[in-house]
Amino acid sequence: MINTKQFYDYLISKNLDFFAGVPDSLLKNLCACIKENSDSKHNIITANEGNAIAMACGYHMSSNKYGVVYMQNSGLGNAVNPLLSLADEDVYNIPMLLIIGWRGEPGKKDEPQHVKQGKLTLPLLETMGIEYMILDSNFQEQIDKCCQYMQETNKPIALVVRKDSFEDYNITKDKNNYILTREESLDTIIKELNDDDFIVSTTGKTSREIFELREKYGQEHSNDFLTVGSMGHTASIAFGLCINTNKNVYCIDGDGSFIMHMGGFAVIGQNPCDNFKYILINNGAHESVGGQPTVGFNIKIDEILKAVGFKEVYKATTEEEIKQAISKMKENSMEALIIYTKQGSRKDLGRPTTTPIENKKALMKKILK
Ligand SMILES: Cc1ncc(C[n+]2csc(CCOP(=O)(O)OP(=O)(O)O)c2C)c(N)n1
Repeated sequence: MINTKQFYDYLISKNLDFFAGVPDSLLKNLCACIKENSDSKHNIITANEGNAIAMACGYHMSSNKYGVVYMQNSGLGNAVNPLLSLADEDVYNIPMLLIIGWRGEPGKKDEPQHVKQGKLTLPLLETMGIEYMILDSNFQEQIDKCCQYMQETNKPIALVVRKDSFEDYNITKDKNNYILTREESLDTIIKELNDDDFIVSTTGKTSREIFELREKYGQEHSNDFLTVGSMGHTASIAFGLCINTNKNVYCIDGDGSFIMHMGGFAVIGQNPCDNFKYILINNGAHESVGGQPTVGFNIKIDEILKAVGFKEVYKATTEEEIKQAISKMKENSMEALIIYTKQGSRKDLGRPTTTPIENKKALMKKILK
């Protein structure tokens, strides 16, 4: 295993001191170390991975230095466009160091949404013409080679990071004073919904907790679309579902997910749909992948939602406030609820025991009945 701080210090010694990216569970320790040791001007946790590539391009042009972009391989999709149409040698030819967490590495067990992405990570980089190395304990030599390559070619280069590559580096989580956890909020929401209401929930621990709560109460899973992957698209999935059903669809989102593709809300807000109900669980963090902060507590999400067309946005910090808000949302159209929660989840939190395809089939059977 690589000593995380030594890796960070080596990057800094090579003048690689500007970081941008979206946190990843596999890069949890590195992200924690960067957060702890870089100031807020030198570590930007971006809305999505494409933004990080673009920032690294801007940074390079004003410094002649190389930005470092970190991401999970699932973020490669968001990064492809600016990598190919901005940084690419045939366009502006801008160098940067990509650090990519390799979920779903072939031969290693991982969740369904990571398997295909894991298999295609290296071929995708090859197709894009991006040189890469798989990070190993010889990291100093590898970083030296990356720097030399960037200097000679002005092209991006990637370090692909296997699971358990970095030693533990504990993050000091930003504490807040909210009362409920995400799971307690979900527990309250589930109890308030009707038997024929549908849920579309965001990727990460939200969907895992909903699955376990249904098990706990002996309920079926067929009302729930437990999104795995596709971070930031939960609201659009839910909105699409609403179009052809008159059942209520509750989208349960996270702040990281909301921010990742916030643009989608402008269009959803301008296409009012009576049965679309939006609930955002805001813990101000990417809690599912290590608790790195989002800007969720700093921006006025209620005002953003109202500005794009939501008629009312309730805020809740207690079970009682959640209950009151949901009872109003049941009656009215284009209303949203933001629940402010603390961070944290159960150590023994499991994962859905049904496959995504089983989940989809059960939901379709129910909704098309
Ligand atoms: C495109 C993409 N980038 C990064 C990830 C890794 N990832 C999974 S869950 C998550 C955090 C989600 O944060 P939020 O929506 O605030 O929910 P929370 O975990 O805090 O409940 C991240 C970054 C991903 N799945 N997909």
